[in-house]
Amino acid sequence: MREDTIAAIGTPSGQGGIGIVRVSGPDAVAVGDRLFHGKCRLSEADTHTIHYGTVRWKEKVLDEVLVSVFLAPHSYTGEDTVEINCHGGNFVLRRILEAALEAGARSARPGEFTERAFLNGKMDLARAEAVMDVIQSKNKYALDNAVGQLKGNLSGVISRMREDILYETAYIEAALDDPEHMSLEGYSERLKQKTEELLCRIQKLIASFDSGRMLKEGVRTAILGRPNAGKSTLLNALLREEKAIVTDIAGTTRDVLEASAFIGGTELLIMDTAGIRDTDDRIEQIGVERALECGKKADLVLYVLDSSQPAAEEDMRIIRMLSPGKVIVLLNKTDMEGVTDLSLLKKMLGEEHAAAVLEISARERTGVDRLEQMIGDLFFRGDISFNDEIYITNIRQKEALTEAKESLELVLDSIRKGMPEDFYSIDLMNAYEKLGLIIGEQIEEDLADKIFGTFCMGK
Ligand SMILES: Nc1nc2c(ncn2[C@@H]2O[C@H](COP(=O)(O)OP(=O)(O)OP(=O)(O)O)[C@@H](O)[C@H]2O)c(=O)[nH]1
Ligand SMILES: [Mg+2]
Repeated sequence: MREDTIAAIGTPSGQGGIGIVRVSGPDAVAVGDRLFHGKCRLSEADTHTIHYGTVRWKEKVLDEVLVSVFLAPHSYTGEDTVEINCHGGNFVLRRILEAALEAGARSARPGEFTERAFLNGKMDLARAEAVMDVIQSKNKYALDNAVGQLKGNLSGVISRMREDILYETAYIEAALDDPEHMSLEGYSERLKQKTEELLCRIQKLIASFDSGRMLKEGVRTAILGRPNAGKSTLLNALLREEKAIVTDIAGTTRDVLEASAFIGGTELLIMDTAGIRDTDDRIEQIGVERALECGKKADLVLYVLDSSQPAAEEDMRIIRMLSPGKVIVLLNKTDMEGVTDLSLLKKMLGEEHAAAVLEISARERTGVDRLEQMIGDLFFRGDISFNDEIYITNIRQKEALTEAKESLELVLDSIRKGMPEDFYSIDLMNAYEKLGLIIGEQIEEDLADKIFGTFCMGK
């Protein structure tokens, strides 16, 4: 149990009906009693009760409040906790917090409440990190995934893998100790199978990181194409707002313009880029380089072609460089008489890239609904299914999984080389420890500080 008592404002800054100052630690109730004046003393209150009264400090009434009392260990942090529900204005909240600090609490660091919950064994690390993901969720898939992790989905998968590994090491140790009763005959074949199975599960979790990131941060979407193809017009059509400058002058967009939109149930971070062409203009050149860079980093590329112009081999070359799963080719300006038609374009693109081609008129907004549907299909019904799988969203988790994977690969290597069995257990135990990092087993306290430091204030 921590020795000091911490306090912070738990609600976002700004004005609202209610704001909460949280106090947690061994002196939480005493600090509360120094501020609170109501029918009963908080030190006499039962756990999980709420009390009406006022907060007074230095003879002054600061606000009319409701105070909740949660006694250890049945609170979020596992410590005595007092939550002062006051009116939700920045100034009144700040004054009540200051009073709590003067009354004996110290200011909490960001994430410190959840850190205490973790250190007091109220939740494992993967769940504690999920708290932040819940707070930051920007769409229903991200929220479902974060709530799943909060409920312990990821922790469950990791714990089961660790149990499997522990079973194998224990078996090896036992057999080496007692060769008369336990035989390691044919064991390496069984361990090989088991290890391959574990590697497969770990690999899948590692691969889920990109989808997890998209869930959490939005799908990075780049609009690419030649100058004047209608990229900025498309951005405006998707945003339903005249955000980007549109003119009939080729080379209007110079730098990357970013905006976000909700499409097909998720957030798209859309980047409108400078038209791609060979140019002597230094500023435009930089814009073109940035555009290509955006295309490389994007999760999704919307490649815009002007149907009133002949399709250029240069365009085809760029499209083919992008993997087919992440590009949608848009034949724009189909409200006009065109020179490039759909079937010709599909032929030029080749089979792989021809599947995701759509005729649109960005200016008239025709075909834009179908585009939105296609994006939804691509991300939510196709290769990437966000529905029931577990996604890791956190680079720390990915690193731990990668290290566990490397250790298990060493086990396979030892098996292949016919090394003695005690070699296996060293690497198995390494994998066990690395997986433990995800749920916070054997985690050093300073690492915990670092992790929880990324949390927001008051959580
Ligand atoms: N007829 C027709 N014109 C369009 C359509 N989309 C865009 N335009 C016109 O094409 C011209 C160029 O549009 P922009 O959206 O600025 O093109 P861009 O690809 O962003 O061009 P740069 O920023 O120069 O790379 C403008 O005059 C638009 O009005 C369309 O669907 N139909
Ligand atoms: Mg533009």
